[in-house]
Amino acid sequence: MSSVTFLGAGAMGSALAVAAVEAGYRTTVWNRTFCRSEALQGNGITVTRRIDDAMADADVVVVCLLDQVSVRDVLYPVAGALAGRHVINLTTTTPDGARDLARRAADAGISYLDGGIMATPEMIGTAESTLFYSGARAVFDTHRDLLEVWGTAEYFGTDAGMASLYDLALLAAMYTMFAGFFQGAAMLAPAGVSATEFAARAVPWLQALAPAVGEYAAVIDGGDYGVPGQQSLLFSDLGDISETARAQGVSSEIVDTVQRLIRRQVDAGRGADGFARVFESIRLPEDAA
Ligand code: FVH
Repeated sequence: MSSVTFLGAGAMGSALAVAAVEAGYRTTVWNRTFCRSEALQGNGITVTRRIDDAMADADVVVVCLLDQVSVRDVLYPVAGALAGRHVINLTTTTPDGARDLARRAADAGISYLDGGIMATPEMIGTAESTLFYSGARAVFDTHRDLLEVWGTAEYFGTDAGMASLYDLALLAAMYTMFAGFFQGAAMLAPAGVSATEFAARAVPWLQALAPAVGEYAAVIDGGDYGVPGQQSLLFSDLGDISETARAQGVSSEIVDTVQRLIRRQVDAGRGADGFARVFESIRLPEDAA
């Protein structure tokens, strides 16, 4: 088994390290605040106070820190020691941030793989966990067994920014979906309906509608928003929802945003097209139209 060093013993870094040692990898952890990594010693993990000691024998260095700034703070001073090594960065960064790190890594002679974790720490190592990767193919291929310890490993090509782009696109879908739930819960709250009561209806409703995502995707990729059988944009007017939100004394901002995206297409004479055409309002923002 190869030797893996983790830089970062936060909630996620610790979960990744524990999964690695349980799978039989020789595992070393360094963390800025030593007491946090020290807690991992009982799991059979080697912890070091000095970052150089942590990296000395590593076949691969896994970085899981807070953000782009912390990655720079930690990696730049040790770039020389990382030359010729494999580095996998699982810190959430923007795609451009990942590309910047990949460029700097290449300049320093480091093989760099960027990653996005589609899981919480508790999910690491379970069937529900997926991690996205992009960047150096050789790093992905060499350490594939380790990557599969944490969850399904998907590779999105040599552009180091792609894993992050997929990660953030899925988070965009997640946050707006949850915000939609909060909107409905807020509308019902003044009527004495608890969020829990609403969730009991919202969960099966959203689950039943989830397959529509694939149908919308087919329309978007096909490029023909006039395919018969779709709910039209004119039919998709959200005025009643917005009015009801305000009548309930709650914000209608989320609904109004979607309504604006619909209206842009209707005003452009596309009202008979299907709801999926909202994609075009997002793809081409108003200031770029
Ligand atoms: N936790 C989650 O559910 C999400 C799931 C999806 C992916 N994210 C990303 O994973 C990265 C790490 O997240 P985390 O949960 O481990 O975060 P924390 O528990 O807050 O640990 C942060 C670690 O970063 C270290 N750190 C922060 N700033 C610096 C710095 N300037 N220099 C060196 N280290 C730094 C911190 O060290 P310390 O405060 O203990 O000394 C922790 O080790 C993250 O990108 C998520 O977006 C997790």
